Amino acid sequence: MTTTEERPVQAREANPAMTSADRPIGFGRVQRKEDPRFIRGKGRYLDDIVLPGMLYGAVLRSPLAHARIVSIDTTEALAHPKVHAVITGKDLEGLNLAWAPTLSADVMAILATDKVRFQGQEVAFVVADDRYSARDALELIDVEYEELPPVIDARRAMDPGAAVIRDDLEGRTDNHIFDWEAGDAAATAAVFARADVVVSEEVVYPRVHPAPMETCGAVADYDPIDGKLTLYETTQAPHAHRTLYAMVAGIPEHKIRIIAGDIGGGFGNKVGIYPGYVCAVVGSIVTGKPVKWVEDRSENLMSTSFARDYIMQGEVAATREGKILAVRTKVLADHGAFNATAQPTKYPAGFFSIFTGSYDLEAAHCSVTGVYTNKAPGGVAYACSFRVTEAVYLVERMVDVLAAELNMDPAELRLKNFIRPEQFPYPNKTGWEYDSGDYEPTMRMAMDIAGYPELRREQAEKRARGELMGIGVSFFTETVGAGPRKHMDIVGLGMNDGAEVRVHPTGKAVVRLSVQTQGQGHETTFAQIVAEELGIPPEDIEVVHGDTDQTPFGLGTYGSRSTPVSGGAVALAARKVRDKARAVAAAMLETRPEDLEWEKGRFYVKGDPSVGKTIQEIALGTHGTVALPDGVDGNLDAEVTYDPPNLTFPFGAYICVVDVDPGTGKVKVRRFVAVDDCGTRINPMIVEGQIHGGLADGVGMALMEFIGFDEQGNCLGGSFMDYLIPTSMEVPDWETGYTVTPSPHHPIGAKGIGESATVGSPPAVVNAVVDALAPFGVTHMDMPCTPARVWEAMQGRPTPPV
Ligand code: MCN
Ligand code: CUM
Repeated sequence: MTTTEERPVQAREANPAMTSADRPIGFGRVQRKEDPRFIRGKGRYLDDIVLPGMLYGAVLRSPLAHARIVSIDTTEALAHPKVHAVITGKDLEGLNLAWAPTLSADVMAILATDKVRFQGQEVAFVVADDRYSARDALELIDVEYEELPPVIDARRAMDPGAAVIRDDLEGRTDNHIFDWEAGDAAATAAVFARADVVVSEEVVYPRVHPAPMETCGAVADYDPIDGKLTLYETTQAPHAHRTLYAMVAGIPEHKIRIIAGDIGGGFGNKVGIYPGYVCAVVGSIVTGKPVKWVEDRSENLMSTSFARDYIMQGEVAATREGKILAVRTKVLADHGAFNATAQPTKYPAGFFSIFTGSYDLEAAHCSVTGVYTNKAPGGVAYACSFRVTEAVYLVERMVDVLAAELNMDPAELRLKNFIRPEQFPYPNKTGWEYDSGDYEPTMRMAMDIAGYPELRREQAEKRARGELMGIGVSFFTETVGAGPRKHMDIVGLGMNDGAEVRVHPTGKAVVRLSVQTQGQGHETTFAQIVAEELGIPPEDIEVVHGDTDQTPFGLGTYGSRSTPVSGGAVALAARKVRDKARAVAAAMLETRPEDLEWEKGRFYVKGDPSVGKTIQEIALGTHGTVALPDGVDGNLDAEVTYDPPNLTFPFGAYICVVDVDPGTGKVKVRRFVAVDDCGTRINPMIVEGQIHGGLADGVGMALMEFIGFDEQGNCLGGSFMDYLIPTSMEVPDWETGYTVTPSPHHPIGAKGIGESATVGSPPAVVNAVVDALAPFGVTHMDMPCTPARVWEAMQGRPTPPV
């Protein structure tokens, strides 16, 4: 394995001082603060929480994809000796909770009253003494359904005569959700009309699932005496949840405390509010006891937020010489039964319009149509950067289709079309402003590590012998860090993040975050940011997060926004503390603040470095008896709510080498090279871990993972026997490198990294598979590239829809 340490930093650092090895960020491998508890089995996951007198809930789910509910009889279940309550949609109607707003301003059923709209939909909730009795009692509930024709294929959803799924919505006569477009259709058409070459392809990104290690769950503890609800939840966004509960349930915000402890992975699965959470709350209110609900693996796979399900008609216009002029696409987006995607309000297709990729284009246009189907709702989740996954997959697949048409090397074609460094900040043709980038060195580094020309020679030799070797290239630009309040909100909540830094009298510090880690290592990296800014060692800094009673408001962790938004907030809060420390140090040293010089952890008098005060001495002085200057109060604390001026645009170059077994169609990923640029890297080890995880995700989606349905709408991916996730056997040793192009607007120059590899790797793998199959005349195949589907492609047959 190539580690980053062995590779030279190619590039420009924001601040020359950052190259000094004593800096707490960017260098060395600061160990993760959270690992001692995890590796000793002392993590505190949701299911570890046990409260006195706690009861257990279980959800009855629909076996059918589309059916009218004729009746629900709970008599027998209620008679079960261990059952305390059975809740149905009718009961929730009385509380005005049968339906709840989604994060995309639709409504979804908490418990179905009129119809069930997907297999696995929540129909009733049983509260019992223990988990097993609750599950047993589910079998005693008698639901009479009247089956309706299901709408499963998104392509058929708008057919005249298709069953109307959302007849709950006033005046609804079809399954249309939205039309959305970006770019200039007329300008793009004009460029297409005069282009030498136009290629087109239908590119499908199938439905996949985040499948976090820990499934979703909640423990609700309502105290009827003081009216306070304490809700332990597997959530990536505790503050947003609290506000939404307050708005929907009518419990005032200050009477709701959301605690998100250790979370066994989120990957986007834990952004939204699930009916189980609400049912646990109602269960606690009606029984007067704490209620735990934890879903099982099948419930997680079948009913919680899926990802993708985009059918994309891609087109690229270019010159004969390989200059890409314009891109265009029409997308059909399958949102399932409720539009519950978590994304900024103005962007129903997320940030898909970054499908212009890393290329300098004359024009671009995309239009996206969202439709309802009888499938589980969701749509964005799974390390997606708000649909950037689909966008990058489309453009990177299409560039390879163009390369095949022009008979050009796909790496050379990309190099020829990159946005040049002097063009940044780069306004793309669909309204984004890429903050910074220098793509060619990143691409060249990937090609160097891979030994690209050598690989191509090896491939030519193998082809001559009938062996199937493929080399796939992808280059991605992401848009992460939602976001600037002038552009984005989620259901009306602005996407800024708060941070508070407190330095105690002894110089130890605490930093309180509005974001919530699910494994990304925030307890380590946010301490490193404060350490960098204040010169306090990272081990002396405690990171508090995941408890709405203890942390400032903010929208949570998704879209790789923690570093771009909260990271900025923390750095600025620490700088506020430093400014205050300067004033106090000046008082202590009987000089003027402007006569002081800062070095890591210490102010000293200009011209006389021996006279100074450390941050620890200043902390004690501030809290002590130093005569404080006017306007300075006796603490070393600061808080900031950060409104980022722009998103950040990390990028990377990936090269994948596969061997395909000509006898079985089985794909083996032999090598995978990833060179990422996320600007200033706070913790290189954590960054690399994020990349390794994302690459495994990407290989999984490209080769194995998908959620399919039969014609009745039965989910075919409801267990890990059917929904295959990669193990160590399916992934190679990753070969990574990096470049550093800081974000010019971020306080420490950092861009997000948490989703880059998941976004960038699927096209590299699929491009490699298609490249391997070139001798069969294959120029495209859809994911997942399972042996059966690869075999079909080798026979010249189109790959069947998943
Ligand atoms: N980091 C860094 N230097 C940078 C950028 C990031 O050291 N220039 C560090 C950060 O400080 C943080 C980690 O890398 O510790 C990821 O940071 P960031 O890119 O800001 O992403 P978030 O923290 O917002 O995490 C969200 C992102 C998303 S959206 C998904 S989905 C995903 C991902 O993180 N889910 C994950 N990675 C995951 N990793 C784990 N273990 N579990 C998940 O559920
Ligand atoms: Cu879209 S998966 Mo992450 O943003 O939580």
